[in-house]
Amino acid sequence: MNRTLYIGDVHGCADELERIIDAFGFVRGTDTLYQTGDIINKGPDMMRALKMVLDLGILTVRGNHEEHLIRMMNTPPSQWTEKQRTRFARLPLEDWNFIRDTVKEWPLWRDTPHALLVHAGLEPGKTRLEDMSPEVLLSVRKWNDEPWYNQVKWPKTVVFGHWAKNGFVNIPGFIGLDSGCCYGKCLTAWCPEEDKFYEVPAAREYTPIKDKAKESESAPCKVLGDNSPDSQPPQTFEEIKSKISNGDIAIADDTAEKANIRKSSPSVSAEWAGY
Ligand SMILES: [Mn+2]
Repeated sequence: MNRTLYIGDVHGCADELERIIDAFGFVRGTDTLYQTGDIINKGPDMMRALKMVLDLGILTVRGNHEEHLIRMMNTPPSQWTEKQRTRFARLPLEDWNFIRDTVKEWPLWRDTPHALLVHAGLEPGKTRLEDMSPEVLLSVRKWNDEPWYNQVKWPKTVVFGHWAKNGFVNIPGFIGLDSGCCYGKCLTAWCPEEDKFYEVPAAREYTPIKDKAKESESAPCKVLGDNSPDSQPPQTFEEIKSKISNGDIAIADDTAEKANIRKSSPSVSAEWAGY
């Protein structure tokens, strides 16, 4: 029987990726592997994880980490944040060029036989994927303070990742597979033909769960569009989101559509503003 496996966010956890594919009993040429995006960053070996994607023909989608890499490499290094510099220093330039050239081919979504596959989620209030904001598809978690999937109806099951803190989700019509492997939790996958979930524990905690407030220290708080009167960097992620939602911080190329996203999902704007 031909089988299908949808695998959650990998973030460089190549060992766990290999183990979950072994546990599934992948048969090359017969079975199909999909993955929710965010293959890169955070974990121990993103190059090996990426090479497995290519070698096994895993059909993946673009995650926010892949998108941010593409955008960053189109920006002069002088404009990079400290966090971006630290990340970039982990691999030689030729590896980054290879990663960028690979991930820029990945689509924002895949309409697959059993499910719609997307990295983060869908934009509430829209019926066509083409009309949804890429930022939302790549980064949404909450929309008007509610999980996005409580506000979307879709004709087939939506498989998504990106929300490690929320963890594994299995409710009618929605399957969330980011169970925080790089944070020492586990990698999760779904086989629709068997109606079964596979799970492998992370060998260890590869990345500490970060406090967004600490991350914000190196964020570009004084970029064009920062309208806060004192220009003091926000101290907590909640504060960042609240400043964005009430307009104290607006992204430089703001549009009516982006203002709507900012209002409905400050966390999307926070991520895209570099926080
Ligand atoms: Mn993500």
